[in-house]
Amino acid sequence: MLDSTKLNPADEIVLGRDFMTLSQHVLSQIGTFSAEAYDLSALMGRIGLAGKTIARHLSRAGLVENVLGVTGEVNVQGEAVKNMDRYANRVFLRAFEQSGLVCRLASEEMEKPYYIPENCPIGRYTLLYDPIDGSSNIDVNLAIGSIFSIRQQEGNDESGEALDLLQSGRKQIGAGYILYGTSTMFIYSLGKGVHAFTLDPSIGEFILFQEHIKIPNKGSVYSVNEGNFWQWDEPMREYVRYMHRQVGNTARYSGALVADIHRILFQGGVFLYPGMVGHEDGKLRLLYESAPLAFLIEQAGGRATTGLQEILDVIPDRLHARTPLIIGSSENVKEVESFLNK
Ligand code: AHM
Ligand code: MG
Repeated sequence: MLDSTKLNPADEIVLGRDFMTLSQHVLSQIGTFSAEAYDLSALMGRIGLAGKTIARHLSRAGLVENVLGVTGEVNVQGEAVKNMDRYANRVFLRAFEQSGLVCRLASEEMEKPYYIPENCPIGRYTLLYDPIDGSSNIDVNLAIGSIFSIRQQEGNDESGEALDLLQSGRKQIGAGYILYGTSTMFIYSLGKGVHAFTLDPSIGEFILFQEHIKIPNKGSVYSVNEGNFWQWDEPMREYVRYMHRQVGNTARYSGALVADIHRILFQGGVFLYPGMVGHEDGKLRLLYESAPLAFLIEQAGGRATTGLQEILDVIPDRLHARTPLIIGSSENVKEVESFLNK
């Protein structure tokens, strides 16, 4: 007689994976059933909800109004705001209102942090995020992402200046990104390895794809905007010329940091956004772009540096501070450094 409580081995594997959702995984990572564990699991769940909402909106680009195109405004970075930038920024804010989890959010799109006073008595976390990374890809239906970083709020921030955020990336308690690509993926770390999930749109859940991802020690990919070649210092140009001469190396640059880092996380290589003439700190912002990705890549066994200092050791002097970024497989990063330190 058939035992209906038992599964055959093949079903066991499929169902086992299908049943490991993001929030379950966060709880299992922390390993306790403390209030903090539930808070972090709920927090990650709200970030996942923001990601699902943004993915759904993106999937209707060209069908409904205000997904593509620009708003006509310019943000604090001096960049044209796209409709998707504004929408995604608001989605994150809405996801955390009345959540009781986060007192303060800071993003690429807002000059100052956004406070949710009703959360502040209990919500001791700050979420820093880039709502849409790779904005120039939106209107041409290419991969984009969202990046996030979680920090504990220190003190009561009575001045409203968020000065406690001006500390090194080692203060992050978690970080990750959402990749809106051919599928939507959620990658996170709470300091115990890097884990990847894929959105199953039919059930609306992020399902475990791979745990404890390790970045290869060395890869053949270098990812940099070579259109800026003549804006770099000579050692950086020398490194890229060297890469041109090595057989087997290949260039990949998508215009979205999240997508390029995702490739490097799984396949190895290096991403570079160096300083340029008149922009010595490059383009990428420390607190919600470089530092969270550095946290992830270090957790996966790779490295991230400005060329002079580990990214996680950089202390920003303002919320929207920028840094040069060299990030990826440890051997590749070392190779870049050997040119910069010549
Ligand atoms: P964004 O967050 O405003 O989109 O800017 C960040 C993006 C990165 O995703 C990408 O690596 C870089 O800017 C591309 O810049 P460029 O066009 O100068 O190469
Ligand atoms: Mg960005």
